[in-house]
Amino acid sequence: MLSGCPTWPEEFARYYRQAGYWRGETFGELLRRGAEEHGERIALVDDRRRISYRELDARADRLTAGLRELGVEYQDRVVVQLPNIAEFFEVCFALFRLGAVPVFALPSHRLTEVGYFCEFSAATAYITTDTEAGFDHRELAAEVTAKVPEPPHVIIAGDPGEHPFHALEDLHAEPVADRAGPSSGDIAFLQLSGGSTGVPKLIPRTHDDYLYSFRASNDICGVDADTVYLGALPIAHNFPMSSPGTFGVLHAGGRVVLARRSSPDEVFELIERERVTLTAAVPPLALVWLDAAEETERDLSSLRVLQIGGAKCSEEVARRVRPTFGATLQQVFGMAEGLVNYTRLDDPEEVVLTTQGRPISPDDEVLVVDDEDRPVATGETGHLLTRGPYTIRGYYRAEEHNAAVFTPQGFYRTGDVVRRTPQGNIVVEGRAKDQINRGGEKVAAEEIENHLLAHQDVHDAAVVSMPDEYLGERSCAFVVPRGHPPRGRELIRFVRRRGLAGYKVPDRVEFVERFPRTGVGKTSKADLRAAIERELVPHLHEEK
Ligand code: OOB
Repeated sequence: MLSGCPTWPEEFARYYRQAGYWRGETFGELLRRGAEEHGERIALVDDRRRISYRELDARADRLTAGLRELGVEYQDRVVVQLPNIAEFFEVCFALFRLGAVPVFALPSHRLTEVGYFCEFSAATAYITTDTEAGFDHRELAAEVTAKVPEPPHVIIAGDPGEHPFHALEDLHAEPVADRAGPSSGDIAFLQLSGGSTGVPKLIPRTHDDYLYSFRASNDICGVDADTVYLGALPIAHNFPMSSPGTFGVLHAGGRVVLARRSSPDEVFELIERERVTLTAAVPPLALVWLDAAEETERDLSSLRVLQIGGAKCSEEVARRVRPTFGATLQQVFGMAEGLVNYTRLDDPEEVVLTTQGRPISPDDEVLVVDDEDRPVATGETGHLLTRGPYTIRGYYRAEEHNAAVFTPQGFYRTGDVVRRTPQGNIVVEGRAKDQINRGGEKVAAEEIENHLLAHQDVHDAAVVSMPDEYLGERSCAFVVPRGHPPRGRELIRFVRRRGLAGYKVPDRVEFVERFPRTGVGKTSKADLRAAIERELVPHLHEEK
């Protein structure tokens, strides 16, 4: 087992195996079986290629050999930052077969994040693309290698240009006869946590636990070999990856279609052309699609299920799905740490419209507790704690944080405030973690506060959410200046220049003389949020 990854106590592991959740299968074997069973069927479609199961399997093998020649070994960490292109899966399966551990960055991450992932995980390689959405990732890779003390090999999917990087395509080599791969209990990859702390946390997922999560999701979501799944969200995120997402569909022998952009034009064209049956969106994206679908000439009738998750879906949006798309809405409330809840496809309409569903597994243990960890009555609101066969027992190399975020019994404190209906469905009511959920993209307040505090004119900073009609929430940075306040724009530029993903840059900066305090003298974020409600929100409405 990769060091620094807390795992399940043996009695739990034994039970999860006995119960048939952990079946001893690895990702490498999953694809091999796919090639045997579905050979010439198309597994992947992106904006340039259509790839069969057999071809994907063979290309993954060739890449495994090439990566090994380059020196990538079992348990080495490899930062993977790729857009929605087929290479993502070739890279994943090649690394999985080697037993090397992808660290999944998002395409929007910049020097601060990618540099941190490379350094913290001591990555052997960094695999990225040439350009995406007008951004040159090779320039970013050059900055990363200049910054990180032990720079990783850089591998570019596409054209490496003038840089001394490897082209992914050139790495393909003659496969060597099967060597022992990883075991199913090994860490398959490190996923990013939405987080609430100064630095992002990495989530270790095993082959056993992850394969269970999407296999069981397939049953709940009706995924089979006839499913055509459209990946429109960034595919390295847990939701489109495993709920049941691209991996679930590949496991079932279905077809994964990748959208490079999530605009209605591109997405609707793909739905029509590929006869897409299932796709997933965060609420703001669903809203854009719903508005556009009312006008479109495209035939969207193949779509059977539209999943919405990542942030709370308002009942208003939920109500529009069936009349607009003729598809069933499925609410998905999940987290990269594990637990995923779904409304079921045959649930009564009321449940689908007003709840975030229930867990995948009969052995997902869910507790709703008060501030002292005492269970509250059904229907009462409390903190959601969970443990189960695919929920981690701790973050990668984060002992101190783990002691705070996991109970001694191994329950993960999700930071979500929920209530459970008498039928056992979960309704997300709020959040106790210091995070902004910006339309599904998570921003850890402390991380941004630290960047602001690095500015010479900032004495103190507190980042909180402010309500937003479109994204649900945006971020507002309250700043106590040191002497004469800088301009808000200047602070925003400052944060951006530090090389941060765009979605983390504060949407608004407000200067104040001092922060409201709680009883014990901490900054009262509740009061800051209330101040926004009182002053900024009416003002924002006036501006329109
Ligand atoms: C998904 O995963 P993460 O890791 O980006 O974020 C998890 C957090 C949850 O703890 C919760 O605060 C929020 O995102 N969240 C929702 C939600 N789905 C996620 N809040 C309200 N309603 C929902 N439906 O976001 C994720 C992972 C797998 C599947 C779906 C979403």
